[in-house]
Amino acid sequence: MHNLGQTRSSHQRNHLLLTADTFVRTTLPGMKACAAIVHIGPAMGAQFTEYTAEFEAGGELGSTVAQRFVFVMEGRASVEVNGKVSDLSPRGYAYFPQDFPHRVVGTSKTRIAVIEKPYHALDSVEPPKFIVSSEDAITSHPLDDDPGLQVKCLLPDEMNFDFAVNTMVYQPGAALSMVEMHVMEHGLIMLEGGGIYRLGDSWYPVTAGDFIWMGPWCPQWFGAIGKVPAKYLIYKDFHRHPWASQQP
Ligand code: UGY
Ligand code: MN
Repeated sequence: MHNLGQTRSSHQRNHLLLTADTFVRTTLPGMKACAAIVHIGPAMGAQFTEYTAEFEAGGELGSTVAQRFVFVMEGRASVEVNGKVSDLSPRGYAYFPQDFPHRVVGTSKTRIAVIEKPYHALDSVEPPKFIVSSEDAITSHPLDDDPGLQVKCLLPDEMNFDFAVNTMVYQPGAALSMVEMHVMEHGLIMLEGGGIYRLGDSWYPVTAGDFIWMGPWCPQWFGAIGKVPAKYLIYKDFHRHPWASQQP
C-alpha cells in the first residue's frame, strides 16, 4: 500500500520520534537469530544507545563491554551469568555492569528493549552490581502528588548508577504537571495507550510502539488521551556532573 511518503516519524536537532512504519532492522555484531531496530545512538549526539532486539526462539544478543539494561516487552528470555540462568517474563528486566560477561537468550519469539552506555565511574563509590528483577516487583509512587501518574524506578536511586530507567503510567487525561527542560536526555518506548507528546515546539500524537529521543534541555510534556492508560519505559542519564559527558 502506498503511504505517499507520509509518516508521523520526525527527525529534529534535539528530538526524534520514530514510528513502527519507519523501523529498519539490522544485525549487530555477535547477534544470533536476532535483529536490532536501533532507535538512538552516538551518531545522533546521544550518550547512550537504545534498540529493540527481536529474537527468534533460541536467538541471542552479542556481547558488550558497556553497561547493559534489558527489559522484556513481549515473549520470554533467559539471562546467564557465571553459569546461573534466570528466566525473564514480560516486564522482567536485568542490569549488567560494565565489563560483565553475560548472555541474553530469547527462549521464545521475544522483543526486548536494550539500553547500553559506557560507565562513568566515581572515585567515591563502588560500581553497581548485576540486577535481575521484574517491574511487577517494584512499588510505584505518584509523580508530583498526582495519583493518576505513577512512576516505578527499576534501578536503585543511588549515586553509583549513572542512569535511571523508569516506567510511567498515566490514567486517561493525566499529564505531566509542567513542561520539563533538563540537562538529562531521554530514550522512551511507548508500551501501552497513547496521547500527545510535546517535544520542542511541536505536539505529536503518539501511540504504543513509538520511540522518542529527547536531547538535553528538549522541552517536553505529555498528556494521555484515550480510554486506556498510557504507559512508557523511559531512560535518563543521572547522578553525574554535566562535565562527565566530555570525558572519554
Ligand atoms: O524523569 C523525567 O524526567 C520524566 N518526568 N520525563 C518525562 O516523562 N518526559
Ligand atoms: Mn524528563
